[in-house]
Amino acid sequence: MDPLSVIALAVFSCVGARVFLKEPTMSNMIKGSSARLKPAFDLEEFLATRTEAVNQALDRFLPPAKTKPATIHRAMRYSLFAGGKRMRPALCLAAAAACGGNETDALPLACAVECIHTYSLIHDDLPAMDNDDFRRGKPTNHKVFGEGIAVLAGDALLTQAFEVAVQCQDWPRYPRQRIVLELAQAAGSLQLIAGQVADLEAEGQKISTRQLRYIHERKTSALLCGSVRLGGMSANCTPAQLRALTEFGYHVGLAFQVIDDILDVTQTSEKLGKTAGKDTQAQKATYPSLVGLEKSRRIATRLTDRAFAALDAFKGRAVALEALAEFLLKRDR
Ligand code: GRG
Repeated sequence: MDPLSVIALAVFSCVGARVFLKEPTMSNMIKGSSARLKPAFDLEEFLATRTEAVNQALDRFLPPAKTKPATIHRAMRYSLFAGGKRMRPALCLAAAAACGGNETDALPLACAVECIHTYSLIHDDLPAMDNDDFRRGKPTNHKVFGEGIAVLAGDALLTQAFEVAVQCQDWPRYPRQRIVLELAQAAGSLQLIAGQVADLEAEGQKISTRQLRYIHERKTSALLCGSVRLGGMSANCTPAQLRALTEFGYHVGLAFQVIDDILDVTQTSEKLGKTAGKDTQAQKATYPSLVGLEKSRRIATRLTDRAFAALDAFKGRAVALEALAEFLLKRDR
């Protein structure tokens, strides 16, 4: 399928998801974690079509693998197309839809956040950081290309993110420079990098749940929340919608990391596509290590409920965001 058809299909299926949403009868309602009754939404189809649209757009945005110097372009593409779940792009596109926007306008931003996320994983896996051999079910970037190229592939993806993001739609309420600032702040030394610094410095230390939340807010929630906010901005959302998206993204982002910590101790490496049990091995403070598994699960559910509550502002139009939050809470990889 050509790229335009993929986007058209993605846009259609989002509109279609709303158009064909069945009347909320007891038979088509599912019970969510928050005990709210929700109308059925085909999340599997949403994720499949959006992942395809994002992959095709990323392929267009990035220099071809053979472009000189080919090593760096192969290394960037190796990690980018290694099979990530594409949760940040999905959240970005779903937020745009919730605000009545056109998903095609959100696509450069969905791709930009995935480039930043992939860069952070490549660098996180380096021997100087978490020192991991597997990611997304494959050997890590530095295992294949060597440390020098892996550092550069991360740098190049970070830079590429901004080149892609500036191709977004410019709105009176959200000029392009405002949108790019949002991306820079989420990835910068007060957010994503701050979280990673605090995470490194906390290794082997006894830290409080308050300090752990500081790390999670920055290392994980900032980019997830930024993805949701950027989707809203691409749809020229109202200030009230942006506040609701921020509340949603913040809580989903925190729940995401609590679940990640739980999966690290409950799942196998094969299932996760990365080395399981790394947190315990590196003596990292996590929710399970601080409060136990059961309480961690309750915390993740409570955070997701807070995220659901923020969606009330969209009066039933945020079906994809709601389904994603539930999926992230119940995920097993
Ligand atoms: C600047 C040298 C240098 C390093 C920066 C910022 C940074 C390194 C690392 C970010 C920290 C990090 C990896 C946070 C974890 C967030 C997280 C839970 C990632 C896993 O996300 P998934 O499950 O992964 O969405 P996939 O592979 O599915 O995309």
